[in-house]
Amino acid sequence: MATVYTCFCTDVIHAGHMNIINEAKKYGDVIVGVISDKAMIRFNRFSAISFEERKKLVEEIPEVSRVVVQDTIMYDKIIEELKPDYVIHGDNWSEGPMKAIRDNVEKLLSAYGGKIIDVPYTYNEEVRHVDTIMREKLAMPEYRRPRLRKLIDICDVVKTIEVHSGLTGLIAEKTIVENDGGLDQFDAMWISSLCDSTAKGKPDIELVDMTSRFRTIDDVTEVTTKPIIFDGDTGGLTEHFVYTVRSLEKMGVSAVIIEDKVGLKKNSLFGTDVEQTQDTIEHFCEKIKAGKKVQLTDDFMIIARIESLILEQGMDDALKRARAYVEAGADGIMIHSRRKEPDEILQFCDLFREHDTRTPIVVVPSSFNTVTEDELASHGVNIVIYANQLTRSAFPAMEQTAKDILKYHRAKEVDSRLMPIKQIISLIDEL
Ligand code: SPV
Ligand code: MG
Repeated sequence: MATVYTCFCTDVIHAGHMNIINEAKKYGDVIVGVISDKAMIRFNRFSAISFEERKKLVEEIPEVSRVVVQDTIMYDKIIEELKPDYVIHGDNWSEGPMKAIRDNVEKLLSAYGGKIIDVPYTYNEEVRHVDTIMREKLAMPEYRRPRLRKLIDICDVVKTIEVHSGLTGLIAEKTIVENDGGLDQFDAMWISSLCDSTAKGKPDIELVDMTSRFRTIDDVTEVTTKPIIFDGDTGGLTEHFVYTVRSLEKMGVSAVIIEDKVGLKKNSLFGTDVEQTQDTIEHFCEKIKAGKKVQLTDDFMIIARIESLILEQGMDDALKRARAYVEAGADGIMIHSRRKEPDEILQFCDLFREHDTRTPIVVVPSSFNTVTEDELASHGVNIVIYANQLTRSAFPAMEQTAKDILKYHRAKEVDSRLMPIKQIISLIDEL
């Protein structure tokens, strides 16, 4: 009997899946691969149910002879193992980022005479509805909030990109690339104080108030599903911070990062060029404890950001603070540096990991941008935040367009650099 393989990455079995199964059955025994969480988040969205639940859904389909686990996006391993006569898939993988997967399967099958069966993709009312429900569910606070902790567990590094509006949120949500023989996308979003302030034309000195920062979160959560890490600056007065924690938690934010500075906060990348005051360990620990005490869910994370290297207080001070903050209840630490080389960050991570293998470490490689995600992960880093690159790429592009329109007294000369209107419209989901 011939074997027919297909791979599912879904939380719901709908008419489209059943169409594939029924079609597959005509060719032979049907084997279905259920994609692992780790592979699923690289090219699709996060699952709203567990891997075991997804596997059970498929096991309950009578037409399926065997269920296996597919733990990579590309099919190399699974095809090597099963050597199926056919691989069947909806024809939606013939274009867009998924085409890379189809090309990979075609190459693997052609090595031994296997064949692809493309089934017309079912996108009827029911499928559209199921798809919408799955996406909307992930956007709900109670589904969005806990996913950062899950990502820390399953990812080598949680790749996080800055967002400050609905539009940048859509870029974080939808950008998928084919890379290194796989597909890739960002895992989470960072609501940066620098970029949120810059988008409003204001300095990054805690001038943009919390109500306005929350408005930005709202704009982002309206159109995205990925987890959010909020830049909470200093957290403000402890008496105010406790309210911020509750509000963020309610909005479905997964984590707040607060930095150990007091007084008029300036952006860390100024370093010692401007006057900045570091908080005392005791006072900052009290703030962390107060925040942890008021949060209502176990999901929410308070991450303590250490400014010792920025303020040139030395490695020992940074390590001492990290241990104290973890002791006070911090769910993670962020270590920052404005050096061009990553050496002091890597040294900190190595020394911290000698005594603490568990607490997540967050880094923001804006200045030390030569270091790769893999290298950071090998030193124990869990979350990498690309904190300002979207803003810094948009600003010069917009400025140049404005200059050229002034120069040529018309817009024709800039047009070839612009995204077609049709394309920008298609970015936005319609109900
Ligand atoms: C931000 O993005 O606002 C940050 C990171 O706090 S940094 O600008 O590097 O201080
Ligand atoms: Mg900031």
